[in-house]
Amino acid sequence: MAHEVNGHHAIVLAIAGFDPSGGAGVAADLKTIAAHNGRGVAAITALTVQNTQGVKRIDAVSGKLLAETLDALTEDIRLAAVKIGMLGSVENVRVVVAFLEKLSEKMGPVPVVLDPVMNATSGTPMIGEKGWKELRAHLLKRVTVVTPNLEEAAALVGFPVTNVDEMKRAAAELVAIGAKNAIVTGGHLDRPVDVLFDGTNHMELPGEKIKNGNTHGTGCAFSTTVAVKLAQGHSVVESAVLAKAYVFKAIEHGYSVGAGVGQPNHLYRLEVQAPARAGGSEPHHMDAGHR
Ligand code: PXL
Repeated sequence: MAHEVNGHHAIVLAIAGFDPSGGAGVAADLKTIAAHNGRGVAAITALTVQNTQGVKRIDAVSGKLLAETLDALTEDIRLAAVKIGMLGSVENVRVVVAFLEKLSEKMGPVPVVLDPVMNATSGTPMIGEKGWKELRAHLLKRVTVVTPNLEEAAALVGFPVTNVDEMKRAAAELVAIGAKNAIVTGGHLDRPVDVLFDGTNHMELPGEKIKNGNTHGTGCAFSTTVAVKLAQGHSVVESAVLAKAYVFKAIEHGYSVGAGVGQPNHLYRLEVQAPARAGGSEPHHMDAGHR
């Protein structure tokens, strides 16, 4: 089976915050892992209070709770990849750094994707200044791929990142700091393009702009897909290309659950596959009683 590794479905750990709207964070990550036929497990770093119109509050969980969750998972489960999103506090950054050290001692090299979440779209900080510095100094060098957007890349490298040339310089700098690979995502550019640097070569991965606004949490969906694809044995380049294609489709089929910003439909394949199996229309019995 294409999605199996050594006869097993890849188990992917999402370390991320909780977004009650389901568009971003750990709920989105678990949907994304399921969409790629992986098996998702999760450790929550922070609870956010938010709806589709904005973030109202952020509460990081204690480092102790996060560390115990990570220990409980790894004493029982063999992980094929780890995706790290919002961390919420400097303490949680330290816990994840220690966890990754123990993980590689115990299980050998496991692909790790870091989505360095800095601010929500509304500008609310998802990690403090100290946490950000800790992430840059200690977490970056332990990851297989880091996937910052333009703003996050600029904050990590210390110079403006607004065009493809600067994205290339930033990706190289992120690898110089210690990430094995860097993908600077340019979804906000007029001509959207991601730039990948693998330590040797730069690659431009062009995309298409969809202006339907269903973009809340697209960074989470992208980075998680990269993690699942790496777990399933794809190269970094293949994983990035497959992740871009998935996120495009998910945005295209996106929706809003409230009056504000829409989100990708992580499980869009359920909608596009079901009618096809039913010969283009829903079975008759589905029409009765359900609406
Ligand atoms: O998209 C960044 C992000 C990540 N994680 C959580 C979030 C958000 C944005 O709101 O809420 C939990």
